[in-house]
Amino acid sequence: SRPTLALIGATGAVGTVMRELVSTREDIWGEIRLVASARSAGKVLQVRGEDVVVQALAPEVFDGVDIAIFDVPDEVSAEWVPIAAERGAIAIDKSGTFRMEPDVPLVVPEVNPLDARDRPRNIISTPNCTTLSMMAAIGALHAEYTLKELVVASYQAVSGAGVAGPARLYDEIEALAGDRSVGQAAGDVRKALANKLDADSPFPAPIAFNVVPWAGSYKDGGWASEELKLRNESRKILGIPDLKVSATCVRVPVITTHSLAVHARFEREITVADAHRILEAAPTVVLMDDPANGVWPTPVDVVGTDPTYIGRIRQAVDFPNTLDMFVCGDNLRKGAALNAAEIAELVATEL
Ligand code: 11C
Repeated sequence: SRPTLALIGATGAVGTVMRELVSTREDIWGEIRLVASARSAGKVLQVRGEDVVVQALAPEVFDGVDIAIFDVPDEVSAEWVPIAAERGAIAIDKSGTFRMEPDVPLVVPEVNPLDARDRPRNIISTPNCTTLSMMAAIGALHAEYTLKELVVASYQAVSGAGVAGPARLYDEIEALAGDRSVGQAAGDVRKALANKLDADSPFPAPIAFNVVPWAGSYKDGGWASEELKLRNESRKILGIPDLKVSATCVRVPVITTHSLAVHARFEREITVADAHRILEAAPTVVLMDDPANGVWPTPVDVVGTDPTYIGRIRQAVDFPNTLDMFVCGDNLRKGAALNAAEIAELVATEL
């Protein structure tokens, strides 16, 4: 019989994309259960064109479930993922809680699909959206040229912060719209916003007319958690424990689709033509690299689609064996829901 799927966090930003994906991808599922916090229980949502009543998170919702995909805050995953796994479900978890645990695989199906088979705790983690937004492309290059170092700057969309992110950006843009005097004196954007909006924002500075060099929580040494996740998760997914990685994560006024400027050093010489050949052959990567004709990826052309887009590939002039490039990926699709759906489909073939 067809496997039963449960989506935990069905009403969030990623959960909404998740429902769309399972409704439009090849349908391999039997029952699909929608689960959310008690606050959302009883809501009726559409999946595969049918109404489904959202159930409140409780141990019994996992009974008979083959695969449970979690997209909930870290602390909710910490409590509930083990309960789902104990009740016999394979838990695919989008939170940061289990990603770096040695007995939990961290899987990107294009890069390390076999890791999904070794899951002693019945838990598989799916990476942070920033890491994921470049991984299909970087993984393809690594497979042939062996990656040694990554220096990354991210340009992260507001939906990475959940539904409150786009809400805040739209509110700020609306509050500032039409006033052509703002953005010209220090503090004037903050002042204009303070007059019109409450101070409660998911971002630590105005996000309209701005870029904010901070994503995630504060970590030792002045690092933001996103920057350390990008380092640690890249090492684990690629299977390179000593990969050198340094990242600066920046939030930009984009609704959805993370971009990354990537400086990647390989073990041996790699030309732009080599990279083009590899990336053209990678099934989930779209090469958009014709700068003489203004062809490169941007978030507004990528949002809502599945692939990882890459362009601006250049041989670094002063760094041997090194390419510079620009990567875009929809942070809610490949960056979150799509990768989880792909892992679920991969695992479902074993059931
Ligand atoms: C962001 N990447 O754009 C984050 C959100 O570890 O899954 C996801 C955090 C995570 O804010």
